[in-house]
Amino acid sequence: MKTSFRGYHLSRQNKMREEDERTRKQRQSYFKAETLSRKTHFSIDEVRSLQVMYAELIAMGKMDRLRFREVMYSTFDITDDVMLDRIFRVFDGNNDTLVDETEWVQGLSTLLRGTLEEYIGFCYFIYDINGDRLLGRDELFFCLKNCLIRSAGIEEDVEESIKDIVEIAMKKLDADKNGKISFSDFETAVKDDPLLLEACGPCLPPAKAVNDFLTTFTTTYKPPKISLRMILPKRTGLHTSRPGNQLHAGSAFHGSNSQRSSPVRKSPDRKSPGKH
Ligand SMILES: [Ca+2]
Ligand SMILES: [Ca+2]
Repeated sequence: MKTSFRGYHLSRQNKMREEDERTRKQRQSYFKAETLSRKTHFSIDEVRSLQVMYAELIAMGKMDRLRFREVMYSTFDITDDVMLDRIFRVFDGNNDTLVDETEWVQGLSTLLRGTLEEYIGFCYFIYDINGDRLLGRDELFFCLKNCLIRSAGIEEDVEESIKDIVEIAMKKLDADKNGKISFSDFETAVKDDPLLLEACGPCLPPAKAVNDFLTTFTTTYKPPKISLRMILPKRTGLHTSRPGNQLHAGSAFHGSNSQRSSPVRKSPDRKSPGKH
Protein backbone atom coordinates (compact mmCIF):
# COMPACT_ATOMS: atom_id res chain seq x y z
CA MET A 1 0.00 0.00 0.00
CA LYS A 2 2.86 2.33 0.99
CA THR A 3 4.75 1.53 -2.23
CA SER A 4 1.79 2.29 -4.45
CA PHE A 5 1.17 5.60 -2.60
CA ARG A 6 4.81 6.53 -3.15
CA GLY A 7 4.52 5.41 -6.76
CA TYR A 8 1.50 7.65 -7.22
CA HIS A 9 3.44 10.62 -5.85
CA LEU A 10 6.44 9.94 -8.04
CA SER A 11 4.36 9.71 -11.20
CA ARG A 12 2.51 12.90 -10.22
CA GLN A 13 5.83 14.66 -9.67
CA ASN A 14 7.07 13.45 -13.04
CA LYS A 15 3.93 14.68 -14.74
CA MET A 16 4.28 18.08 -13.10
CA ARG A 17 7.91 18.25 -14.12
CA GLU A 18 6.99 17.40 -17.71
CA GLU A 19 4.27 20.02 -17.67
CA ASP A 20 6.68 22.64 -16.31
CA GLU A 21 9.18 21.75 -19.00
CA ARG A 22 6.50 22.04 -21.68
CA THR A 23 5.42 25.41 -20.32
CA ARG A 24 9.00 26.60 -20.19
CA LYS A 25 9.58 25.63 -23.82
CA GLN A 26 6.35 27.28 -24.94
CA ARG A 27 7.28 30.49 -23.11
CA GLN A 28 10.73 30.42 -24.64
CA SER A 29 9.33 29.90 -28.14
CA TYR A 30 6.75 32.66 -27.59
CA PHE A 31 9.34 35.20 -26.53
CA LYS A 32 11.56 34.22 -29.43
CA ALA A 33 8.58 34.81 -31.73
CA GLU A 34 8.02 38.19 -30.15
CA THR A 35 11.65 39.19 -30.79
CA LEU A 36 11.53 37.92 -34.38
CA SER A 37 8.28 39.74 -34.97
CA ARG A 38 9.99 43.01 -34.12
CA LYS A 39 12.77 42.30 -36.61
CA THR A 40 10.58 41.10 -39.48
CA HIS A 41 7.37 41.88 -41.37
CA PHE A 42 5.45 39.15 -39.51
CA SER A 43 3.13 39.43 -36.53
CA ILE A 44 3.82 37.25 -33.48
CA ASP A 45 1.11 34.81 -34.55
CA GLU A 46 2.60 34.58 -38.01
CA VAL A 47 6.09 33.98 -36.64
CA ARG A 48 4.67 31.24 -34.40
CA SER A 49 3.06 29.62 -37.43
CA LEU A 50 6.36 29.77 -39.29
CA GLN A 51 8.03 28.18 -36.26
CA VAL A 52 5.50 25.32 -36.37
CA MET A 53 6.08 24.95 -40.10
CA TYR A 54 9.84 24.91 -39.57
CA ALA A 55 9.55 22.27 -36.84
CA GLU A 56 7.49 20.08 -39.18
CA LEU A 57 9.99 20.54 -41.99
CA ILE A 58 13.05 19.68 -39.95
CA ALA A 59 11.29 16.69 -38.37
CA MET A 60 12.00 15.05 -41.73
CA GLY A 61 15.63 16.17 -41.90
CA LYS A 62 17.86 19.17 -41.26
CA MET A 63 17.29 22.27 -43.37
CA ASP A 64 20.39 21.89 -45.48
CA ARG A 65 20.77 23.06 -49.05
CA LEU A 66 18.90 20.14 -50.61
CA ARG A 67 16.05 20.20 -48.12
CA PHE A 68 15.73 23.96 -48.53
CA ARG A 69 15.59 23.63 -52.32
CA GLU A 70 12.81 21.03 -52.03
CA VAL A 71 10.81 23.37 -49.80
CA MET A 72 11.28 26.43 -52.02
CA TYR A 73 10.46 24.39 -55.08
CA SER A 74 7.28 22.86 -53.69
CA THR A 75 6.06 25.84 -51.64
CA PHE A 76 6.99 28.84 -53.77
CA ASP A 77 7.28 27.42 -57.23
CA ILE A 78 10.93 28.52 -57.63
CA THR A 79 12.43 26.04 -60.06
CA ASP A 80 15.75 27.47 -61.27
CA ASP A 81 18.62 25.47 -59.75
CA VAL A 82 21.08 28.36 -59.78
CA MET A 83 18.57 30.70 -58.17
CA LEU A 84 17.58 28.11 -55.55
CA ASP A 85 21.21 27.75 -54.47
CA ARG A 86 21.70 31.48 -54.34
CA ILE A 87 18.50 31.96 -52.31
CA PHE A 88 19.83 29.39 -49.88
CA ARG A 89 22.97 31.51 -49.50
CA VAL A 90 20.85 34.54 -48.65
CA PHE A 91 18.84 32.64 -46.05
CA ASP A 92 21.90 30.99 -44.50
CA GLY A 93 23.10 34.24 -42.94
CA ASN A 94 25.81 32.70 -40.74
CA ASN A 95 27.01 30.49 -43.61
CA ASP A 96 26.96 27.25 -41.60
CA THR A 97 25.27 25.35 -44.48
CA LEU A 98 22.00 25.07 -42.54
CA VAL A 99 19.00 27.37 -42.36
CA ASP A 100 18.01 27.64 -38.70
CA GLU A 101 14.64 28.81 -37.37
CA THR A 102 15.68 32.47 -37.10
CA GLU A 103 17.19 32.49 -40.59
CA TRP A 104 14.03 30.82 -41.88
CA VAL A 105 11.73 33.51 -40.50
CA GLN A 106 14.01 36.41 -41.45
CA GLY A 107 14.56 35.07 -44.96
CA LEU A 108 10.86 34.57 -45.56
CA SER A 109 10.15 38.06 -44.28
CA THR A 110 12.23 39.52 -47.11
CA LEU A 111 11.16 36.97 -49.70
CA LEU A 112 7.44 37.37 -49.03
CA ARG A 113 6.98 40.85 -47.64
CA GLY A 114 10.17 42.71 -48.41
CA THR A 115 10.23 46.42 -49.03
CA LEU A 116 11.68 47.57 -52.34
CA GLU A 117 14.98 48.31 -50.55
CA GLU A 118 15.04 44.80 -49.11
CA TYR A 119 14.27 43.27 -52.50
CA ILE A 120 17.06 45.29 -54.09
CA GLY A 121 19.55 44.01 -51.49
CA PHE A 122 18.21 40.46 -51.85
CA CYS A 123 18.40 40.33 -55.66
CA TYR A 124 21.79 42.01 -55.80
CA PHE A 125 23.24 39.47 -53.37
CA ILE A 126 21.75 36.68 -55.50
CA TYR A 127 23.36 37.94 -58.71
CA ASP A 128 26.72 38.83 -57.16
CA ILE A 129 28.06 35.29 -57.33
CA ASN A 130 31.68 36.12 -56.36
CA GLY A 131 30.63 38.61 -53.70
CA ASP A 132 32.76 41.53 -54.95
CA ARG A 133 29.81 43.96 -54.96
CA LEU A 134 29.98 44.27 -58.74
CA LEU A 135 27.96 42.39 -61.35
CA GLY A 136 29.90 41.39 -64.44
CA ARG A 137 28.69 39.93 -67.75
CA ASP A 138 29.81 36.45 -66.65
CA GLU A 139 27.65 36.64 -63.53
CA LEU A 140 24.63 37.83 -65.50
CA PHE A 141 25.16 35.07 -68.03
CA PHE A 142 25.38 32.48 -65.26
CA CYS A 143 22.19 33.75 -63.59
CA LEU A 144 20.17 34.02 -66.78
CA LYS A 145 21.37 30.81 -68.40
CA ASN A 146 19.16 28.25 -66.72
CA CYS A 147 15.81 29.93 -67.04
CA LEU A 148 16.31 30.65 -70.72
CA ILE A 149 17.64 27.22 -71.61
CA ARG A 150 14.69 25.64 -69.86
CA SER A 151 12.13 27.80 -71.58
CA ALA A 152 13.76 27.54 -75.01
CA GLY A 153 14.75 23.89 -74.94
CA ILE A 154 17.92 23.61 -77.04
CA GLU A 155 21.10 24.85 -75.41
CA GLU A 156 23.09 25.81 -78.54
CA ASP A 157 20.29 27.92 -79.97
CA VAL A 158 19.83 30.04 -76.89
CA GLU A 159 23.43 30.92 -76.06
CA GLU A 160 23.35 33.89 -78.41
CA SER A 161 19.95 34.97 -77.07
CA ILE A 162 21.31 34.90 -73.51
CA LYS A 163 24.24 37.07 -74.58
CA ASP A 164 21.76 39.49 -76.14
CA ILE A 165 19.77 39.66 -72.92
CA VAL A 166 22.95 40.17 -70.88
CA GLU A 167 23.77 43.14 -73.11
CA ILE A 168 20.26 44.56 -72.69
CA ALA A 169 20.54 44.19 -68.90
CA MET A 170 23.97 45.84 -68.96
CA LYS A 171 22.64 48.72 -70.99
CA LYS A 172 19.77 49.26 -68.56
CA LEU A 173 21.69 48.78 -65.32
CA ASP A 174 25.31 49.81 -65.89
CA ALA A 175 24.84 53.54 -65.50
CA ASP A 176 28.52 54.60 -65.78
CA LYS A 177 29.17 52.14 -68.67
CA ASN A 178 32.26 50.58 -67.14
CA GLY A 179 31.10 47.05 -67.86
CA LYS A 180 30.21 46.29 -64.23
CA ILE A 181 26.97 46.91 -62.38
CA SER A 182 27.71 48.38 -58.97
CA PHE A 183 25.16 48.21 -56.15
CA SER A 184 24.35 51.88 -56.58
CA ASP A 185 23.89 51.41 -60.37
CA PHE A 186 21.46 48.61 -59.61
CA GLU A 187 19.66 50.46 -56.83
CA THR A 188 19.19 53.62 -58.88
CA ALA A 189 17.93 51.74 -61.94
CA VAL A 190 15.48 49.57 -59.97
CA LYS A 191 14.12 52.50 -57.96
CA ASP A 192 13.49 54.22 -61.25
CA ASP A 193 11.87 51.14 -62.78
CA PRO A 194 11.03 48.31 -60.33
CA LEU A 195 10.50 45.95 -63.25
CA LEU A 196 14.30 45.78 -63.53
CA LEU A 197 14.52 44.06 -60.14
CA GLU A 198 14.74 40.62 -61.70
CA ALA A 199 16.43 41.73 -64.91
CA CYS A 200 19.37 39.42 -64.18
CA GLY A 201 17.34 36.29 -63.41
CA PRO A 202 14.04 35.32 -61.78
CA CYS A 203 14.84 34.90 -58.08
CA LEU A 204 11.58 35.86 -56.36
CA PRO A 205 8.54 33.60 -56.06
CA PRO A 206 5.59 34.31 -58.37
CA ALA A 207 3.04 36.70 -56.82
CA LYS A 208 0.38 33.97 -56.84
CA ALA A 209 2.54 31.55 -54.83
CA VAL A 210 3.28 34.33 -52.33
CA ASN A 211 -0.39 35.28 -51.96
CA ASP A 212 -1.51 31.65 -51.63
CA PHE A 213 1.07 31.05 -48.93
CA LEU A 214 0.33 34.24 -47.00
CA THR A 215 -3.41 33.61 -46.97
CA THR A 216 -3.12 30.05 -45.68
CA PHE A 217 0.04 29.49 -43.64
CA THR A 218 -1.38 30.69 -40.32
CA THR A 219 -4.31 28.28 -40.62
CA THR A 220 -2.22 25.39 -41.94
CA TYR A 221 0.41 25.66 -39.21
CA LYS A 222 -1.46 26.57 -36.05
CA PRO A 223 0.78 27.20 -33.05
CA PRO A 224 -0.28 25.79 -29.68
CA LYS A 225 -2.50 28.08 -27.63
CA ILE A 226 -0.71 29.91 -24.89
CA SER A 227 -2.27 31.22 -21.70
CA LEU A 228 -1.87 34.73 -20.31
CA ARG A 229 -0.43 33.18 -17.17
CA MET A 230 2.49 31.92 -19.24
CA ILE A 231 3.45 35.18 -20.87
CA LEU A 232 2.56 37.93 -18.42
CA PRO A 233 4.81 38.81 -15.52
CA LYS A 234 3.15 37.91 -12.23
CA ARG A 235 3.38 41.40 -10.76
CA THR A 236 0.76 42.74 -13.18
CA GLY A 237 -1.86 40.77 -11.26
CA LEU A 238 -3.37 39.76 -14.57
CA HIS A 239 -2.01 36.25 -14.48
CA THR A 240 -4.68 33.63 -14.13
CA SER A 241 -5.22 30.08 -15.23
CA ARG A 242 -8.91 30.47 -15.98
CA PRO A 243 -9.74 28.69 -19.20
CA GLY A 244 -11.43 31.84 -20.50
CA ASN A 245 -8.05 33.48 -20.71
CA GLN A 246 -6.69 31.15 -23.35
CA LEU A 247 -5.75 33.05 -26.41
CA HIS A 248 -3.61 32.88 -29.41
CA ALA A 249 -0.65 34.87 -28.26
CA GLY A 250 -0.32 38.10 -30.08
CA SER A 251 -3.97 38.47 -30.91
CA ALA A 252 -5.02 40.54 -27.91
CA PHE A 253 -1.95 42.16 -26.47
CA HIS A 254 -0.17 43.08 -29.64
CA GLY A 255 -2.67 45.12 -31.52
CA SER A 256 0.10 46.95 -33.33
CA ASN A 257 1.10 43.67 -34.87
CA SER A 258 -2.34 42.77 -36.13
CA GLN A 259 -2.10 45.94 -38.13
CA ARG A 260 0.97 44.62 -39.84
CA SER A 261 -0.31 41.11 -40.29
CA SER A 262 -3.50 41.62 -42.22
CA PRO A 263 -2.64 43.40 -45.43
CA VAL A 264 -0.70 41.27 -47.83
CA ARG A 265 2.00 43.53 -49.11
CA LYS A 266 1.91 43.74 -52.82
CA SER A 267 5.08 42.40 -54.41
CA PRO A 268 6.52 44.46 -57.18
CA ASP A 269 5.10 43.48 -60.51
CA ARG A 270 7.45 41.08 -62.22
CA LYS A 271 8.35 40.52 -65.73
CA SER A 272 10.41 37.81 -67.33
CA PRO A 273 13.96 38.94 -67.98
CA GLY A 274 13.46 37.99 -71.61
CA LYS A 275 11.17 40.96 -72.02
CA HIS A 276 13.63 43.64 -71.06
CA1 LIG B 1 22.71 29.10 -40.97
CA1 LIG C 1 30.47 40.20 -58.66
